[in-house]
Amino acid sequence: MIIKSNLIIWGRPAALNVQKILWCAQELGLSYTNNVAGQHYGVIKEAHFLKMNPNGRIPVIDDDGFILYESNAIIRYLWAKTFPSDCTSEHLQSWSHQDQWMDWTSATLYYPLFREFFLYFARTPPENFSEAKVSQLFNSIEPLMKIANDQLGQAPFIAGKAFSMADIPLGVLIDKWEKIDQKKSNFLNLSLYYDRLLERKDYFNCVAQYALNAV
Ligand SMILES: N[C@@H](CCC(=O)N[C@@H](CS)C(=O)NCC(=O)O)C(=O)O
Repeated sequence: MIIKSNLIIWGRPAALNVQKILWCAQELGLSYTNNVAGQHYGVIKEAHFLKMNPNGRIPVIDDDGFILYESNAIIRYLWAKTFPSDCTSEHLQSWSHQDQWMDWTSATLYYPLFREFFLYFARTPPENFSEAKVSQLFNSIEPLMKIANDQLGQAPFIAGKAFSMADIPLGVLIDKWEKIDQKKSNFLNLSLYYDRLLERKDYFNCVAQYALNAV
């Protein structure tokens, strides 16, 4: 079912943090307009955009005049708006557990996995590509990938039995991880998790359909 809303999502659909919001909105069944912005699409340095987000970064949402930036804050907002009881005191521990995985993904995993490891694969010209550098970067993320892999050995989704908002920040990173040509035999639970996410059409549409170097 599609829930009619006046939600506007600003950002180019291939940007990792924007993918989170487009995917979240689709999972929640919210209708939205996507105003493409960022990189060669421009817009983010324009005064009207900087008024919404002085950082000049995407995503930003405009929900009937309510402006919000920071992708995880947007996910929590859309989730709580759609399922208000999820963040009441009755469900506080489950909500906080999801929150924990969202923050772990963004504060601990994102930088070494995406900014360093992934961008090295995606943006290093072949003549500069070094296997030694790959090993060094891989060694720094291996213990973190093991934490996620172990957790997914206990439950099908990162915060438990059911798909939740916690799967959104992790899911977009796991897509990059699975697409990188690197030996990952020690991370079977992550691969099975990726297969599980691929069964969700919104994940394919908003995340997995994009090539590794799409902008
Ligand atoms: N912490 C912010 C990071 C936002 C961010 O860095 N967004 C990137 C895209 S993933 C951006 O705006 N890049 C500039 C551009 O695409 O032009 C969030 O989670 O929303």
